[in-house]
Amino acid sequence: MSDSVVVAGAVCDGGRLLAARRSAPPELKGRWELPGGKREPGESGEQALVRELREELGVEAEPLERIPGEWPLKPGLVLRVWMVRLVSGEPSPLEDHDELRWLAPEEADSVDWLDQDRPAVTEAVRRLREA
Ligand code: 523
Repeated sequence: MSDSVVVAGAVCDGGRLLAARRSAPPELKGRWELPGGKREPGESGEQALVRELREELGVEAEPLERIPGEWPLKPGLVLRVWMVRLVSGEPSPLEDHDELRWLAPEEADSVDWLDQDRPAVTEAVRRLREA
């Protein structure tokens, strides 16, 4: 059976990257992530990401290119990440998060990212610096 997929977005706007602080579960609360969630049956990764960012942040967003690679979360579950352009709306922590922060590239290490998100964050910041 193929792995289930958690999709996440490196949401960028104005040269900064959006970081979201998880409010649950207890073992992840307080850690920062690229926002996203589990892909549902019948969805593409991009469709799942658009839905998750709408539900969690109240924004319309456009997935751009996928960051190459995938990162294991637990057996049978992997993380995939896309660069994302904000199309409309101002992100608010509607679901799953209790704080959001826009980070300039030099601030990217100022939050305690989930371990599995770090490689994609590094790559997203590299791309932001180049843009
Ligand atoms: N991660 C993770 N990084 C990351 C996300 C969005 C999620 O490591 N950027 C992990 C955290 C959880 C698992 O992936 O262990 C599922 O993420 P979650 O809880 O945000 O996905 P949901 O909300 O779709 O999951 P359910 O509430 O279980 O439906």
